[in-house]
Amino acid sequence: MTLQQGTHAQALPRARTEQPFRVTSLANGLEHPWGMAFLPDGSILVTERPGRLRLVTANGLDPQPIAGVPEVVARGQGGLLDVVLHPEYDENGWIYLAYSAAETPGSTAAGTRVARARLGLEGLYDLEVIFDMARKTPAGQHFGARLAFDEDGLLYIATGDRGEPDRAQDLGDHAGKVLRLTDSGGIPADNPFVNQAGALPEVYTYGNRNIQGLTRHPETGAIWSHEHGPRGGDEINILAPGVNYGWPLISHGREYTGGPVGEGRSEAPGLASPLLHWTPSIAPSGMTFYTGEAFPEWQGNLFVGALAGQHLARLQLEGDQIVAEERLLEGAVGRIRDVRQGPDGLLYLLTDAPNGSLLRLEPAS
Ligand SMILES: [Ca+2]
Repeated sequence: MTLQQGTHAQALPRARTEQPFRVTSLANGLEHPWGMAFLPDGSILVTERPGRLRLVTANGLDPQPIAGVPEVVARGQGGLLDVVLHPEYDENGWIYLAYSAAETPGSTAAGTRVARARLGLEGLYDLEVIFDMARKTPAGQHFGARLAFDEDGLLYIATGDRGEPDRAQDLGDHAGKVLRLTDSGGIPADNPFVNQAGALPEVYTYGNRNIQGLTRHPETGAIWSHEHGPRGGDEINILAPGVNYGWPLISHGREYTGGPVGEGRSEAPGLASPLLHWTPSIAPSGMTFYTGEAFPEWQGNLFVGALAGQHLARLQLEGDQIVAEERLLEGAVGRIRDVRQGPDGLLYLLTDAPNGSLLRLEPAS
């Protein structure tokens, strides 16, 4: 069965996992954890939104936060957000952090910023800012801030619309976009708008509302994203250069007031329809393809955490089409902020709460 673009999640056939699994808690007491990255020594870096970077080792959560984290604006949805390792971390040691930063120290105006640093025994060092969003504002919502590297080592940075939808359609504005940079913050020569007057050369895609999931397909190499709709209309998209994903011109959702988005259309010529939409919203966060050996029946599946939905969505694919969905852990662990596959082939989750947890899904047998 092949489903066309714009598939409604509720129209998907239900899938069911046969293999029993259990959920193990590796760390508790994390304050609104947001992103995680696996270090080669088996330990795990976890961001906490108020501005701390934590280390979870085989002995549990290191009580001392890692020193040297840049100052963040921890307000609303902002703070210390994503963390990823350079694809050649073993050689260069670069760790990338996305966060909301003040225009100037003490300023209430904030925007998404990305820095990289190395980790030593004393904490982070060699910190350098490689991206700083222009037009900072006091709004507390929609910083985006997921990060992903592609097969060529280019860095994708998702930004949100900062609560001002029209910014997503303005190619001269960083907000509401996916940006593509080199690992040191330079502009790739083949970015889609490098030669377009009035467009920022970092822009890779536009018309994105608030992306909270970004990951590379293990076989095609394409970068997949998901974003929050307003009321309904959460989306999964496969990113392609220069594409307009439609916000706020089209949406499967409605405004919080109940009124239509834009002219009330969900499709329009020249605007990409989502691969899948969730209406009503699940508030997706975190996303990974599963390629591990521990759960053979999950190989090739796409996993998406849900905040408001409080579950882990398992999506079965045929090629680039989503053909079935299962909702795992419904109501069992709370709001899921991130999901990643560890180097051990197990799935790791972060739950978003004042006392959040790092969890691991393991075969029960
Ligand atoms: Ca869209």
